[in-house]
Amino acid sequence: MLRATILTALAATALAGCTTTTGAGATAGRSATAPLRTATGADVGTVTATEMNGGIQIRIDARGMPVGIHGAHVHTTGRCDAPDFTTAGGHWNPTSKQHGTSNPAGPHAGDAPNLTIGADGTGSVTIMLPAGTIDGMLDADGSAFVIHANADDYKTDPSGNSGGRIACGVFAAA
Ligand SMILES: [Cu+2]
Repeated sequence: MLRATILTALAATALAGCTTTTGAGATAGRSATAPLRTATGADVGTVTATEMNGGIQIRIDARGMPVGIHGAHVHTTGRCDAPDFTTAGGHWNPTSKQHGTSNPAGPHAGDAPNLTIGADGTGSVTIMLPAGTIDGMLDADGSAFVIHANADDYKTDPSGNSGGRIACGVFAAA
């Protein structure tokens, strides 16, 4: 399992290298980053979004977070006002779907797999959002990445029963 994860990460890294170095196309390989902050303003990591293969690769590097499994999504507005981060709005959903990859009417473009935080408070994962562009994420009102208190069940609209918002970061062009 660990081996497969590492191989997947290596493959993703190789692809990222290709996309960034070829420079083909006006928007190929564009990326954006979001610094994750808690309600009290603590720096708890970074999220990097990179256009790749018609979708968006999301890399989450989190630290200083509570142990457990946490819902993680791109939200529709680039605002992270503490303490509850509701100003980030709902999930990024330009095609008006319902929430979750296990929902027949889903998923939202911003739906991502859960983030697992280990005993040392850190967690890193690289995943693909199959739809969307960086231009779409960085539209007039921007977008944000949000980490939730609880696991996402991948099906309950609108947010997978993932509970409160414990960290938030506004995406900016990298
Ligand atoms: Cu969310």
